Amino acid sequence: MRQSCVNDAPPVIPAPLVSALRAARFVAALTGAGVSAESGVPTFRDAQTGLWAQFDPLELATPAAFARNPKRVWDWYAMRRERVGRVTPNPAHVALAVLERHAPEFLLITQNVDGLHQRAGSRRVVELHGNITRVCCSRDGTPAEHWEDTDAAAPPRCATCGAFLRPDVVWFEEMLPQDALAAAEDAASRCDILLVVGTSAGVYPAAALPTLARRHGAQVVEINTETTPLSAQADYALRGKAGIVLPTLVAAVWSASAPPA
Ligand code: BJW
Repeated sequence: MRQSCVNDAPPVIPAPLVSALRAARFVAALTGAGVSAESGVPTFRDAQTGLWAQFDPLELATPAAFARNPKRVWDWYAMRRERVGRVTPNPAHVALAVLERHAPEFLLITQNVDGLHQRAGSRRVVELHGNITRVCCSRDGTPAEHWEDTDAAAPPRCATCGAFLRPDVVWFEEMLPQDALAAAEDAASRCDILLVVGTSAGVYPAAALPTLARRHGAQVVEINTETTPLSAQADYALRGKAGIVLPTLVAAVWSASAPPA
């Protein structure tokens, strides 16, 4: 049975984890939709509140869905883009930005497309699934800076070739951006600690990163309100909201140490 966290009290951070984080040369973090939930961005798979509870992913987040009904897909992403523009980063995003300034080496690998990590001040960010605020040509991926959404029956078109524009995100059955995946795999193979925050850890290839990290000797720390397929193999599973657990973790590790460079 999935175990739910109903308690918003800050967790006690295990002392060996505090020591390991203080000693770590390279900390990496893999984040998912749960990290933005407290900003008001819906997750995908949470029962009731997740997007997939309301919408069928096969009708919206695949190339075939876009080919069948481009306007429906375009409008769904336009609605989500507008919503992302109205929300702000939460304490989980901020804590990860603070962590980046303390760790000797740090990389934030995100599956999120909302850009909230960058808006919170994170600099070393790899986006595995693209970014919903960007739009590109559906034929060759050329970025589009400006577009006019005036046709009620079809998405706007690429100014160069006339193909439909699409959101610059990675749909099911599409390859992830090669450089982003390579950077994420490199970090997973070299980091001392991988924090896995707010992801159901079921979408590949991102879901393989914690296993890769463990295989190369890293400690894996899961932060999630629920248990996931990763929980059993994580070195630490901290149950709770990312916006509570992450600031507590960062304060426990670095509040008594020297200020960041
Ligand atoms: C909190 C919280 C709080 C809540 N605090 N926690 C069989 C085996 C292996 C692979 C496959 C397979 N069949 C198909 C595949 C491949 C497929 C895949 O993995 N499918 C799985 C479903 C099995 N993967 C792909 O297709 C990828 N491409 C690929 O593999 O290319 C090669 C290939 C080519 C051709 C054919 C097959 C393969 C591409 C994956 C792209 C994923 N895209 C999406 C949509 C992005 C655009 C958009 O935004 O619409 O990315 S799907 C969606 O899932 C989104 C997310 O980034 C991704 C992961 O979701 P995430 O972030 O984990 O969110 P949730 O909702 O699942 O979880 C939230 C978690 O937070 C929960 O655990 C909560 O408990 C927790 N939480 N509040 C802390 N406050």
